[in-house]
Amino acid sequence: MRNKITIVGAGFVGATAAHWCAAKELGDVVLFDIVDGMPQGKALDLLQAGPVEGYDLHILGTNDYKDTANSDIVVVTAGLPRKPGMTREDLVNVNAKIIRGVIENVVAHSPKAIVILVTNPLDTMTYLAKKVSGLPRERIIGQAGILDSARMRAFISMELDVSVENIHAFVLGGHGDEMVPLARYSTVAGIPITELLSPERIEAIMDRTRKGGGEIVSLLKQGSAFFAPSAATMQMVEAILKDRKMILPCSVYLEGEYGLDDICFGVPVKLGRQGVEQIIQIELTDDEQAAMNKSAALIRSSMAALEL
Ligand code: TXD
Repeated sequence: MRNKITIVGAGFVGATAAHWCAAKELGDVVLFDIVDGMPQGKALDLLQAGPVEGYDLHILGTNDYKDTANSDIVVVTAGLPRKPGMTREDLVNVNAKIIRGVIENVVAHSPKAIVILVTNPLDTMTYLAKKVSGLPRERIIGQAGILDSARMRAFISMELDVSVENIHAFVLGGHGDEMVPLARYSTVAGIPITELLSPERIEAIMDRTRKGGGEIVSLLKQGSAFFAPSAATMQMVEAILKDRKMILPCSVYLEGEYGLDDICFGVPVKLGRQGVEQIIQIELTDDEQAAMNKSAALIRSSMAALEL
């Protein structure tokens, strides 16, 4: 049996995710959007790259949820991106309406799917999706931490002129300007960056990481980042479908872990075929825990706008 991956929202992130998905032959792809013809056109175009690139998959574009039935994984990217000067939280009202409708349809057609949220404000939309869907927390997961950690890895690589492959970084907490890059757990070939860089340079890297999405929004002037966000999302899809048991930072519903309850928040988890197979609790210093609490407070302020 081939895996079936539905991507809801065929915009920049959704279409690019479909591209990674095809290139890695992760499974058959259904690209769904409400815009008439657009997902069909993009799907056909992607399908026609197959003979050149050497992938062999079914790729379907649609405006009908029936075509998404019985997906193994559904990636939700539907919703507005931010404009220059906006925070992710500014999107809460408009995107909450979209996510509510999307999730109801997704779950009705693919009750056994693992659902990955990408739409911003990410942690708040993951929380909304968890509540609307009634899915167990193992199967409703938000993507943010892999992207934020990848940005930090890229900045450390640029600073030290070392391959990104040697660099590991952990960014936890909410996907907002109060995200929590953890310098102590960020390493170059196993050596913590705290032993390689001055506190000032580390702070500059962490600051650029926190503002990494905004930096791209200001450069683009319309729309937001999509190559790295879609690549990060596909790493989750691959870890799940191939049952890789990868430890990755993802937004999940917490029930007391890290001292937080009834919130979706970025923490390290183990991803495998069942979805979130374990929530990893790492030791935090008082300062790091305080930063997590501050980040959670920002998410709770946008959660207050949800009518649940
Ligand atoms: O790391 C992360 N989580 C993120 C999140 C990184 C980058 C972007 N992030 C967020 O993803 C961004 O703030 C947005 O909320 C989403 C999607 O961003 P994208 O750049 O792909 O936006 P587009 O290009 O505008 O695409 C959104 C598509 C567009 O084609 C709409 O027609 C469609 O969503 N859309 C819908 N599809 C299905 N169903 C409904 N109701 C719907 N409404 C809009």
